[in-house]
Amino acid sequence: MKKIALITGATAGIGEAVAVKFAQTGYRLIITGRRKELLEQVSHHLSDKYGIDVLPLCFDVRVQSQVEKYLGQLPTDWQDIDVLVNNAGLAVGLSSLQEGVVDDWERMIDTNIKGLLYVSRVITPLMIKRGKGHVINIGSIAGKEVYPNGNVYCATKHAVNALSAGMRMDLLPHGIRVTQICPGAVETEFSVVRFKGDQQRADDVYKGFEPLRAQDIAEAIYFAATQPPHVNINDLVIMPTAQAGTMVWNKKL
Ligand code: NDP
Ligand code: 8X3
Repeated sequence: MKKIALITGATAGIGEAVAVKFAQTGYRLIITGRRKELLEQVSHHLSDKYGIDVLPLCFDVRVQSQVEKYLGQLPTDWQDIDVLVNNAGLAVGLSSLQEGVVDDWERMIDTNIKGLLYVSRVITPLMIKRGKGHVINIGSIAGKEVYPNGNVYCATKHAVNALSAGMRMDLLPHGIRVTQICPGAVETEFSVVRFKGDQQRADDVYKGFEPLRAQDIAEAIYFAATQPPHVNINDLVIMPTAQAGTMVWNKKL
């Protein structure tokens, strides 16, 4: 029986790389995202290239009714989810709290915290029914530290840090593993989204050092997912060699 992985936010960046890694190793995949065309493209690519079954589900993790509509009524042969990767997330803006944009705050809180909760609330009961499963939450170094102007994004990732520890305790009696993966700077669409399409500003983030690639994080996620059943990787912090903290860099500009 082939294993099933559900990856939220698989239209780009880390989520897409995780989907490729799991596809290469024969998993059946449920992939999600809001951009329908991109989602279909990724889906076709994975099924054509790796010959696996893919179920693409286009919805917004911020909308509980959509999460329930798409994930709460999965076809029977897609319900035995072995691995849930709670990856969909974003930063929007980089400004002091006193000048913060309330809509940006809400987008981050609704996606990074509430979206992760809505998805987990629907999927973990399916895992409990089977007495097995693995939830992998994508946190961040921003969930371990804070940095100037990172206020609300850092708070959402601190929430993921707390929720990962809490979920691990709550799911413990059911034999379900919970892992948190906390990357430093990974070059994806992350900064373009944070700076609302300003490609120049986004490119500047990665100047003067070698950032992580989405594939680096996918490898770590796959490593965590493929440990023997008695092993749980609780927490992995993965940084570029040139970054020792959110504010500590070895940049050659
Ligand atoms: P990308 O912007 O490249 O990808 C983000 C993915 O999340 C996209 O597939 C996007 O899909 C999806 N997404 C965003 N909002 C929603 C939503 N409301 N509903 C459904 N899907 C959504 O960024 P990354 O790959 O870098 O980010 C992935 C995760 O990694 C995030 O949680 C981020 O916070 C975290 N992270 C990133 C780091 C980095 O430096 N890049 C470092 C540490 C953590 P779509 O737009 O189609 O909905
Ligand atoms: C993304 C890493 O340092 O830009 O989570 O917040 S950082």
